[in-house]
Amino acid sequence: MQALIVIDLQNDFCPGGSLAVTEGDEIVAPINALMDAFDAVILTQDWHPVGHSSFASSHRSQAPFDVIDMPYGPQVLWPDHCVQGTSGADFHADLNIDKADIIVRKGFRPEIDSYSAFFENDHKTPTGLEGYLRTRGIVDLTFVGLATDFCVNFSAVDAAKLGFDVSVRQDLCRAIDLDGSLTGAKEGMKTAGVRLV
Ligand code: VGL
Ligand code: ZN
Repeated sequence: MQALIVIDLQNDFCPGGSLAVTEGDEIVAPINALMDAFDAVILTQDWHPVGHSSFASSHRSQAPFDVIDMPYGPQVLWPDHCVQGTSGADFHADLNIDKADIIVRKGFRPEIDSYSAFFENDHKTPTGLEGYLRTRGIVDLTFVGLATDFCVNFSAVDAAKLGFDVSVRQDLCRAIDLDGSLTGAKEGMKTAGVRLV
């Protein structure tokens, strides 16, 4: 059983959004075209409350893209993005969400960010996706979406560590690329046993 996992293909990560990823919208049509080839289609949705702790605006004297120490480790501070119920948090209008079997929301706890579709940034608190996949007998995962070096990277590495067979379609991902984060992400994924296609 093979699943396509589409990471955070939301307006705020697309051109015009508050944390826009260059060419983020270009991958929507080819991702739609891929959906029918899989036994399951899973979407993730970054879903932050107003004032989330990953927003630079929630911290005095911090600017977007600064890194601070949180109790669970270093955290990049972001522009406000994907706030629950806003149009920025909506999926890209052309994404075929009708094909989704399940939508996994993440980042909804005020005090902790969640890049990975499996665990929050403490690498411990589960989202429940692992149980969903295991109970459906899904062993083979293909990741696409945004952003290659953050949410796709963290999700793919966690999936590989959990023992899933993991591929990342690099042509169907786009990166934020902060200070070499894309290079680091590719190395980390390869080390974890992720197939970069
Ligand atoms: C993401 C930064 C903050 C992502 C989400 O989807 O890669 N990046 N929140
Ligand atoms: Zn976020």
